[in-house]
Amino acid sequence: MINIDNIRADFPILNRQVNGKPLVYFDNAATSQTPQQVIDVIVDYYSNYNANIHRGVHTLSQEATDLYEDARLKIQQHFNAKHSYEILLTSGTTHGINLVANGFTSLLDAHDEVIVSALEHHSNIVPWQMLCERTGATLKVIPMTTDGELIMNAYEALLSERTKLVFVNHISNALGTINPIETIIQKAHEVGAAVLIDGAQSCPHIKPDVQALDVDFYVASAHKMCGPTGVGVLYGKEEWLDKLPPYQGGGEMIDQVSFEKTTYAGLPHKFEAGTPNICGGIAFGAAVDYMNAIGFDAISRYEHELLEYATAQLLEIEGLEIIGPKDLKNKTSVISFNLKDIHPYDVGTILDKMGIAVRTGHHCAQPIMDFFNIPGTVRASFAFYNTKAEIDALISGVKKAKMMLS
Ligand code: 7TS
Repeated sequence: MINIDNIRADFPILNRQVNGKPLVYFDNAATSQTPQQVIDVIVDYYSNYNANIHRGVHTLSQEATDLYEDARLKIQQHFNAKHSYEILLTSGTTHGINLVANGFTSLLDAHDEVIVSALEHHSNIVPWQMLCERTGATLKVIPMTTDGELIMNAYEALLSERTKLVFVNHISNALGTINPIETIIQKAHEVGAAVLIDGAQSCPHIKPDVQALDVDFYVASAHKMCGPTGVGVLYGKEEWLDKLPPYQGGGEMIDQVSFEKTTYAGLPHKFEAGTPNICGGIAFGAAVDYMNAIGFDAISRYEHELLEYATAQLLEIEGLEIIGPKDLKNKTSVISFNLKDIHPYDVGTILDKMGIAVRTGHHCAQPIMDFFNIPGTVRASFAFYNTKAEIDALISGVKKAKMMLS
């Protein structure tokens, strides 16, 4: 059970006023807010432990290294990875995807095909297009229905012995669709293709089990799950991480360096060149602890209640259309909507005047907007620290925007 008063007390920013009104933060799919427990870890790190890691004999460096590696273990446990060295700490989802896309350059050729879905964020499209340009491989796209759900028959028809990689997000950032990744992974493996799942939008709501999924790569960003910006995770199966070459060269990722030849460090350091976001990694571990203490079952159950409550009320507003799955079982707490003949940006601007933060536009998913032939949507995305009273404020804000703009 969510104790909403206790939870809200953990988030100092929720006491803010915006434009003279209490902040209603419904842009959680862009970035989540940070609880005091995580802020305290950041302050404690810079107050007491700040040093470079993996290299110093001195006490501070050893303590900082222990904290950083302890965070990796927490993240390993959270994702249920078999080995801690399969957990690479990155700067975020985008970094993780680019690392894998770059690594596959020498493993693909013009005969090969890679598959993405019609529901992807640009960061799960562009790096694969760049990979295809480098290798001559062909990019195929799993189409979707007008409800924003992937057409699985079409996916199966795309798969062949040419398919080398499949990239799909677990949950769409633009529409909230939960994709059937278990089936997607299983079918890809039947033709010998590797699968990368973009978990940027699922990890705030769901605890993924990478071993049960049997997924090859899974990426996420800390800043969408109560952690800081500039840090994230790439889980990779050991056999794949061994096959891929390093992404960046530099300090930390080497075994021996001479001008004739350099040999690389083992996992995970082979992929972690340079000084990482040490404090960010430690705070990511604290964020994972914080969310697990609340519990992902309780989080997703509560968020689903918010989704049902908001959907029912929004649909009562005449001329309002929700884009995405009609069946709320296939959806997380993201609502993308439009008011007939009104530009989403105008709605967002009026909501901001009322202290309500939503995102408007294409949400870095232009192909989705093109598919629906719309310039963008208004997106309200809820987290476990939001309330029904805040949704009431959104509903009256949308009604007011409609009145002012029609
Ligand atoms: N993949 C998905 C599904 C995302 O939603 C995002 C960010 C990314 C990748 C990129 O994550 P980053 O942490 O590397 O930037 N999505 C959003 C959004 O929906 N609004 O702002 C950022």
